[in-house]
Amino acid sequence: MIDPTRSHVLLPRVPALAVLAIILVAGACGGGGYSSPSRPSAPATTQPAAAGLTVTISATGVAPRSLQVPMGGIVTFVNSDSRTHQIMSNPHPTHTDCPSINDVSMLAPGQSRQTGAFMVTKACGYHDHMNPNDAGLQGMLLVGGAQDPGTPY
Ligand SMILES: [Cu+2]
Repeated sequence: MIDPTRSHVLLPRVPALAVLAIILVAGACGGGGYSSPSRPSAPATTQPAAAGLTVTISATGVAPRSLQVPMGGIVTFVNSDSRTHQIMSNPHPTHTDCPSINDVSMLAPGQSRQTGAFMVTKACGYHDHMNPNDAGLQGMLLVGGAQDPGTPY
């Protein structure tokens, strides 16, 4: 008499626990699935691209004229010319569009200096403040996938 009653009590409990276990497992899998796809892309795009961002100034002007910069990127300006240049953000003479560019400022021949980190998606034009009308000394930094507006810079 004792054995049959115990088996009747135990049988309903086992399926109830199994259902709970399935709900918990399903909930854990669903939560993990939503968060994982966005993570791998961020480090892959910023780190390799930021390594070699350089604009070189020579007697013929700045090169490259247009450069893509990832969000948070920093650009190094190198003066390979025989005269001093002053790299500043557009517009001349207020230099207010992209203040990170104004960190470069005066570059004697042979000198190089970095911009600040670019944190806003924007087409950042710059010029040589000592030669503001020289189109060869004007360029564009395209931050965070911003579109190149084309000339005039
Ligand atoms: Cu200027």
